[in-house]
Amino acid sequence: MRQQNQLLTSRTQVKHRYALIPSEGVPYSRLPEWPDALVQVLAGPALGAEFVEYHIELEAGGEGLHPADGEIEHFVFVLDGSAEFTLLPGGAAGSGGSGEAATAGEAADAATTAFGPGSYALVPPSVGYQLKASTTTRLLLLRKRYEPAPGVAEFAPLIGCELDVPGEMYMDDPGAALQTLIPEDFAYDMAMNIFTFQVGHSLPVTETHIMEHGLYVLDGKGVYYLDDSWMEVEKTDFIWMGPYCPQSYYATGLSPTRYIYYKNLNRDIAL
Ligand code: UGY
Ligand code: MN
Repeated sequence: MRQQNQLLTSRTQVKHRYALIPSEGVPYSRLPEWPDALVQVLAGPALGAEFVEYHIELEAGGEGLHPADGEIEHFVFVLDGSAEFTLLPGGAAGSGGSGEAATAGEAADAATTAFGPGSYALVPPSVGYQLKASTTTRLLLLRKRYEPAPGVAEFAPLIGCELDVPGEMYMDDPGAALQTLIPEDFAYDMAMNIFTFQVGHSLPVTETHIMEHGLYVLDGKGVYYLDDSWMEVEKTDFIWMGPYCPQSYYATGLSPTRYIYYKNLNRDIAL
């Protein structure tokens, strides 16, 4: 927050194909599902996104509960703090999990799991969940309408920790590593990845693709190319990239950049 004697400049950009949203400018909201939490809505349909992403702050004892609704899948990622995470199977509609696709994380059952920094869960529409903070905790929560595909069973709940997911060298650059938190499997209609760029390293191409991104900068700083402009970004910034937004990244500063991003994939394109 700026002092009264400082200028009110901002890096915020909200355009047709993208948005850069520094967290300082996003007011808090409350949600019935997270009654004790301070919630920042980072992305939603009003922005142009086909998903919802929240930044959620909980004090110790604060909790959230999402019963299964048969339509929406949820991805929860712990930024910092600690929490107890419990699956609530057998909610509303849905086929239930196949149990076969959960290989990178752990195929989860109804037990409570202790979550710490980097813990994550992908919960299918047919399963509910509850999260209770043990200490002050910050989370990202992404909600997306699950897209069933013919002959593909709904996935089983997936629980893991990014600390257990090795980074793979990205496109022959030893200074760029990609952690794939959700297995590459047709059961899943989304990816959630963490990119680490050493200072001076970049995405090797300017990408242009139909998939959307919801991106949260975990560490470091750099310059992001969005549509037709380079702009500075840093830790705690959120970026929405809509379909066909030209995009690239160059890490600057004194320490590596890490960012976590969502991507929709693995499904035919509706006509
Ligand atoms: O997977 C991706 O599309 C990723 N390389 N994009 C990005 O980091 N902006
Ligand atoms: Mn991309």
